[in-house]
Amino acid sequence: MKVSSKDVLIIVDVQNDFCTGGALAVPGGEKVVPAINRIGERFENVVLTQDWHPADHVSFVSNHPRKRPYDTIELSYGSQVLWPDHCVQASSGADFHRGLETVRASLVVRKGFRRHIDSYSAFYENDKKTPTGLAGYLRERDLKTLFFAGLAFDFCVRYSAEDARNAGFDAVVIEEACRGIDLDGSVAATHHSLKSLGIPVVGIEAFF
Ligand code: VGL
Ligand code: ZN
Repeated sequence: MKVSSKDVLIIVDVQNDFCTGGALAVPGGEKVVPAINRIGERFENVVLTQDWHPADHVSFVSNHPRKRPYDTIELSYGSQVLWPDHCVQASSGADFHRGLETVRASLVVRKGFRRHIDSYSAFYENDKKTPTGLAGYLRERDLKTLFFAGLAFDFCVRYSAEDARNAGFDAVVIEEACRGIDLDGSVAATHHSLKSLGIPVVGIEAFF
């Protein structure tokens, strides 16, 4: 596959808290780093997303005294998983993994910074209404095909790819450059959903 100047690599949430030893560690999360760095060299356009929560964020289990991690609650926009507190603004857990090549990225999209609403997707927060501004950025730069890599496959990567498609972009997920949390079958559900939407899931060999 030849990467074109209309393609963009969107690197989702490769942050310390999603890697081994982090507050919401995704199994093998840091293993995406070498793969993403290799693929990233092929792209002219690279965007990073960064989960960026205030300490009193509604998705944090510590803000719901009688709840346990991974319980779900009902909020105005629907059901919300309560996560171990993670990616607190300006904490080292919110930093990008130190091995991640970030220099060539043209944009960092921060998400989840509103106290009362979580954001998995890089495009819309979980109310499916509040935009991050990413779609406008990509349209204005005339970027068409969005390749997704990073963490977690079954949450932020999934919803970002699905919203990309809904916003009229072509979306491709680079599976070997992702790792999943796998909560109640969420990895299998992600594969089903991507397949039914016709969003290709490819390996990294496609780029070399
Ligand atoms: C994520 C759960 C909570 C992710 C972020 O990056 O997939 N998952 N916040
Ligand atoms: Zn989060």
